[in-house]
Amino acid sequence: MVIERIQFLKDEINKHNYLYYVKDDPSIDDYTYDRMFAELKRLEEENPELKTPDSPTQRVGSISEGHGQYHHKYRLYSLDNTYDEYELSKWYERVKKDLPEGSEPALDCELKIDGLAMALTYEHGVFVRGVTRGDGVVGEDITNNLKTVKTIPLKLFEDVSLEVRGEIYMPKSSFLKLNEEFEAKGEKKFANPRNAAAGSVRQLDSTITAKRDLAFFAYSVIFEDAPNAPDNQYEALLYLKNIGFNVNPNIRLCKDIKGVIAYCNEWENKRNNLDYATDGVVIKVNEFANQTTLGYTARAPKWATAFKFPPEEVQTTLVGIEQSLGKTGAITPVALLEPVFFAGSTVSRASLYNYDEIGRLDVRIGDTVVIKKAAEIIPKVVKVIDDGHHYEREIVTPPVYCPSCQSLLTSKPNEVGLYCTNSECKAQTLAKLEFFASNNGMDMSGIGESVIRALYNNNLVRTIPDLYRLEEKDFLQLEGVREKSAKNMYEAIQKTKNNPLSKLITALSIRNVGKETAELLALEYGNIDSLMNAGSVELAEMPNIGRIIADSVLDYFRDINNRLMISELRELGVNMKQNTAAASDELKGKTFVLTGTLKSMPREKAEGIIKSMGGKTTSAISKKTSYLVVGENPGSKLDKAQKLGVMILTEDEFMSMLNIAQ
Ligand code: 0OX
Repeated sequence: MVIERIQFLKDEINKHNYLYYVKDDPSIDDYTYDRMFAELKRLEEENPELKTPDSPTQRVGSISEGHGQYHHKYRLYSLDNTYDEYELSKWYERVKKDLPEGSEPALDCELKIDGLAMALTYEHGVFVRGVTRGDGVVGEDITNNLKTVKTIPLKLFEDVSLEVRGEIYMPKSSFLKLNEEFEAKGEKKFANPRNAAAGSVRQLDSTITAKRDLAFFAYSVIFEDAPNAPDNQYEALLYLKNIGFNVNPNIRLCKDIKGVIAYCNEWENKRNNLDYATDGVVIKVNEFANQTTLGYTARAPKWATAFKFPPEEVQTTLVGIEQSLGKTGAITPVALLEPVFFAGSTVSRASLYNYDEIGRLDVRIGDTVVIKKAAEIIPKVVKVIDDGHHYEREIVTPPVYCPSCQSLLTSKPNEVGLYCTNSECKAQTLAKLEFFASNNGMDMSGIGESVIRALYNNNLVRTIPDLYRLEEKDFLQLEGVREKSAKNMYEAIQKTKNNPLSKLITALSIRNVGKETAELLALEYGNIDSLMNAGSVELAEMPNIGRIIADSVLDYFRDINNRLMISELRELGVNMKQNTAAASDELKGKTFVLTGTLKSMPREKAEGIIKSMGGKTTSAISKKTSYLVVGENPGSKLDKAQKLGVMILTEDEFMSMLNIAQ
């Protein structure tokens, strides 16, 4: 019977995938495997009704329109972290204090994989959904892409229902190979394996994901229907391995914190020999019963912590200093380095911040310097190594003229930075326009650095309002642009006219005003006119604003050119209000309870925003509550919400939810 043969082939191929990818112990040769795979593919093509989502043939991928958002059934918490042994011991003391007297709970140690967290749902042993972590509450449904990852089982060896969390990563060797291929093709390279994994797993075309070498380590599980579920983390990991998951082989159960510290020290060096990036050790109280007793803070479990490996340092030569001109006219010195490979990527530039820093370090061109990088952070120069010739080299002095327009640079009272104040300076104008169009600014998709440069060089755009004056035909003047992309670019710009005020404020490049500050200002003032006319005292007294930001905002709107630009944007139809119509029912059907003190706004204001977006607020927690928003010093509502399984949001998560909805 065909149906039985198909089932046999599916089970065999799944088993051999597991032996090959997870156990690293293949039991058949490639030829036999390929033949079985080809037979299964043929039988499924001849009998399409027998093709199921858990078939190994479904790992090839397809094209999707976009990834849908998915509300996690169980929230994904963050992890608290420490950088030293003393902090680690203090964490263990706190754990012991919260458990019955005399407890010496065992601790499970796992390497902290530097990848992307995913939540995978299995129903009756079949992989049904894979979602990115997102903000822990809402993530992206990327099931089809994850199906192409060989170490994610499509069918488990047991008929169980559970949610598994773990990390998607790209092996270091595969990352290097991929970058070599990109370099050969003249494409932009990934900065590190983590970015390469992120760029690969979030592709709309999962046939591309299928071509990238991605892998998955499972590290935690929530059992829904699993009769033989273990009662502790270490055994849960062994269980996950037995039902088909790839589990990191370097886990260790320690009887106390001494063992944990030994594990951390051991892996601080050994990790460099692994073919995947790790940035620390995750330590978990082993018994699930103890985990339940310890519970969670609003952000992270109290039963787990991460020991972060110290940032790596490396020596190289400073070959030059470049003056980089930013969107606010600020000049930043950037160190140009002899390229070195460290902390997962090749580094040829590092931050020098400002000329005070250069003076403090006394760094000179030709010096041997130490650079340091913590995960994700741009490398910085931390010190100079005296090679015997340092004092023979010339002292670096701050520039006097703008490297782009040659106008005299100025400095501001009580500030170390140097500024170009020429409003027609090309480099500054380009930086402003680029930021305005970027996804952190107004988010004009397709209008990147090269398009902005081309528009400027063709005399099509000189100011921000000019972007909104562009017509479809203008884009056709740019080299290589055809009708279709001209239309897309035109529409991408027009669409941003409906952005909420907060995005516009961010996009303007007001000094000291980033995304979060812009949101606070937009929520407080509601429209641009009220903000432009805001008084100095009221601005400075806003929570999280203060004198420096208030002065930057006042300076910006005191400048008549900026006021004129705002009125031009208004005439061109750019929205100047915070609550756009689309925002109004985004929270429909959701009930919020707030507890503790919010740092960004008074509670009444938060309640007003929830209401304005169609949501409800109540004072008491019940099963019907959708979210508890937790500020500083929360009351007993937090415990109650945790008992009832109500989704808990930190203030940051709440703010980002408002953004999603706006
Ligand atoms: C990792 C990793 C991350 C479960 C509860 C808090 C953190 N990156 O390798 N997270 C966790 O555990 C979660 N374990 C890990 N091994």
